[in-house]
Amino acid sequence: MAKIPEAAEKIREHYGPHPNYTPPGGWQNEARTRADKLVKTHCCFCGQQCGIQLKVRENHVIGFEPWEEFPFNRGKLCPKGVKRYLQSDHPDRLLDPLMRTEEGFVKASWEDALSFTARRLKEIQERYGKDAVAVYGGASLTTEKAYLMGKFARVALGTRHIDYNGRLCMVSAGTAYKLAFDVDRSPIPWSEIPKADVLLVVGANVGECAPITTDYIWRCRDRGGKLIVADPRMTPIARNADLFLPVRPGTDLALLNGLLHVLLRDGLQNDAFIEQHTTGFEAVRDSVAGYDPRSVAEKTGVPPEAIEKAARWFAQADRAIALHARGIEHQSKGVENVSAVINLALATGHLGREGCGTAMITGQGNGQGGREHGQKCDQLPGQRSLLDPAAREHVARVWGITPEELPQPGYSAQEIMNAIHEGEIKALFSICFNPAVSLPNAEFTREALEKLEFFAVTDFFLSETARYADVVLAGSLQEEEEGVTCNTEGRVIHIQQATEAPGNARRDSDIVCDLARRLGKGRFFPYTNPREIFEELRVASRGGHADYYGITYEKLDQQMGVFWPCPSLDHPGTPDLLKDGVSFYPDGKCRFQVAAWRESGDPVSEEFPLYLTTGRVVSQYLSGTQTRRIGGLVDIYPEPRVEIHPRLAEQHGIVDKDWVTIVSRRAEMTLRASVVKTIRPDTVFIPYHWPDKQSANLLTHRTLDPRSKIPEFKVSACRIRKSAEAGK
Ligand SMILES: Nc1nc2c(c(=O)[nH]1)N[C@H]1C(S)=C(S)[C@@H](COP(=O)(O)OP(=O)(O)OC[C@H]3O[C@@H](n4cnc5c(=O)[nH]c(N)nc54)[C@H](O)[C@@H]3O)O[C@H]1N2
Ligand SMILES: Nc1nc2c(c(=O)[nH]1)N[C@H]1C(S)=C(S)[C@@H](COP(=O)(O)OP(=O)(O)OC[C@H]3O[C@@H](n4cnc5c(=O)[nH]c(N)nc54)[C@H](O)[C@@H]3O)O[C@H]1N2
Ligand code: SF4
Ligand SMILES: [Mo]
Repeated sequence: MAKIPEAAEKIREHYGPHPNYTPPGGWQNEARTRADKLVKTHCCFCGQQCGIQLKVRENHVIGFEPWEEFPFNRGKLCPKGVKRYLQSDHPDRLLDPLMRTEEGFVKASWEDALSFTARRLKEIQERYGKDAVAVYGGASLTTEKAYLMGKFARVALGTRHIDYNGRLCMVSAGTAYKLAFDVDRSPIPWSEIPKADVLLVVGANVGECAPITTDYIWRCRDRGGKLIVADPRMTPIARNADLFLPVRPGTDLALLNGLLHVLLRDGLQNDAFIEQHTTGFEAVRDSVAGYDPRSVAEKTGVPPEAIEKAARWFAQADRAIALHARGIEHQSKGVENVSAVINLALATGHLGREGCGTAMITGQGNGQGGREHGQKCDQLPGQRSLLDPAAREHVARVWGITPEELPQPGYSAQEIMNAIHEGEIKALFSICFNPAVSLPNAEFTREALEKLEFFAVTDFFLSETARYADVVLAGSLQEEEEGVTCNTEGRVIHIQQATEAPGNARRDSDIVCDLARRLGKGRFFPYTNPREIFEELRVASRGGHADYYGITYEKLDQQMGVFWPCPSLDHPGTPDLLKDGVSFYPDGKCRFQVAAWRESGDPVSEEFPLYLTTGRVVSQYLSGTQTRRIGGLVDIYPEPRVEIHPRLAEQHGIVDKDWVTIVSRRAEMTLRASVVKTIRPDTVFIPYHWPDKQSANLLTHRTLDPRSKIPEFKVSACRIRKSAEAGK
């Protein structure tokens, strides 16, 4: 059947035209007097996972109170955390499964929706083979659900192809940490940040994207700590930095190697640490010989004096921490970029001691937990490799199948979309992922989604991707199902159920287990609640690096979270992952990695002379399905604008709020200009939270990092011109 996204509009008849819902004024005040319980849980949005108390009355979340005892955020919240409760009763909530008909979507019974889904998946697998069906999971799901999706794909469907939206997010960092330390987690709890003397922040808009981390950074500065920030844009945190490195997009590797070059040239390395705790130093030392400050300055746009100063500050500090996020990871050399950050910490011995280390700032709410227990294409629970015979044996035993029945590794998220476009994959079961907005080269994604012979989506709102589905399964918000997540520090925390899913919507895990039953695999999915899934996960992860065996829901409540690994019930957890500089490799050593600079996948040229980079604003979250529906957040930043430096604007006769057409090698789009001095003059920036004609991903390209398979969202080539009106 033709996939006509517009047909989905008909569904609004059922739910009313409320895209930017704000409840009648005073709802919150009224709520203060009417709540009948407070539920201590966590924010559903970013990887900070702030503690929050939800106010509940008669199965509705009607407001919130700060949770001041929770140690990570001590009651503080950002604008998104404050408004999240408005999703619960949102008029756009999907209250029934939907099935596509010639006239668009119609409400369906669960019986019809699930038996049709099971039948279509079976038919397609019988006709084209098991691997013709792929599964997409998500890192906003609780860890129980993420675990369930890995098992569902491999046991209920028997397909190789499952991956998740964290492939667009944390995988470059994860791959680099695995290479260096054989474990994928931030090595330090955030309580170390204030203890550092120097903080190096690379490619992270901390103020807008990890707002609570700002508080830790300010505490460091209150103690006299120095802040160095590298970013093509002078972000809120960069404006307060002691040293700002305005790096040209995609050239971080040259900059980071340049810092290492300078500190080695000046003999500021920590020879004892290198000798005792690392391997591979000589090769890295030789590889940075050519990165002298002058040539690095030419490539990166960062003045040579600033490079010298940053290297000296970082190396000579007693204690230093390097924080990084997607600015360096969303590149076709994302893994190398992170390796270069780690190399700096290893060379200076800033690791495994108080106030020292490197840390990735996790993106999605469960960006950490969601990548530990098997929804990645190459992974089994406990951060085990699907290629490791002992791991296959262990997990197969827990799941009640033979190791031979476990599929081999499959495609990563973008590769799945490529295979759909090629016609190799015919059907997709997707939960908690909105690829129509979030994958690069949006037109390509649209073409692929239109080719699917069968497509089922599980979501609580009708996302832009769901418009292409044959069946939409009405799932649950975070507060409608108990479970755990793991925050940016590696702290596993307890998500409490506050309400039941409304109407005929169901808990995500019930939907997936019910479908497994209809696929004839019910005996492998006997769970009646998330606690039973968690109990199995504990055993499945036992002995892996991400060992959850010693974690229970009760312990999480008592200790306000437990850091993994936690191998036994009497184990307190592991906040300092690399204590004393000891890695997870059998020899305990950390591995230097050679990381040489190379050109991005979409280089600037005469025709496309500007760098386009994309990212976020504080009030919107990811593909925007959730936050674009919340009035109050929408008002802060109502539509995407393109940031342009005044000098560049002047060259094109553009003033603030003019329409500007941005042209890349794939597409063009027209947005209003935001003329700001806080961006490099050779770079433009577009936040990506909007769909269709406002989607930054119309312009981006599908080049992947060869190892992590992350798309290069941060570096594309473009040109701009002044435009008369929208859409021209
Ligand atoms: N408000 C808000 N907060 C969020 C999210 C959200 O959508 N909205 N999403 C969450 C998620 S999933 C994630 S992954 C994180 C992302 O958090 P961040 O990675 O901090 O956010 P981004 O805006 O993607 O990019 C970070 C910075 O990278 C810079 N940058 C661009 N290109 C380059 C480059 O080549 N080199 C360097 N050094 N910097 C570059 C951008 O200017 C930007 O300031 O935020 C999380 N928190
Ligand atoms: N150009 C550009 N593109 C980017 C980025 C960028 O910086 N620039 N950043 C990338 C990054 S870092 C990320 S993380 C991705 C994110 O991209 P996506 O993962 O596609 O974005 P989300 O908005 O989280 O989409 C998740 C969908 O799942 C639904 N959902 C959320 N929680 C749940 C749940 O518990 N259950 C169910 N059933 N559904 C749920 C939401 O309603 C939403 O429709 O985007 C990437 N795309
Ligand atoms: S910082 Fe992240 S977790 Fe905390 S309130 Fe904001 S969005 Fe939620
Ligand atoms: Mo992300």
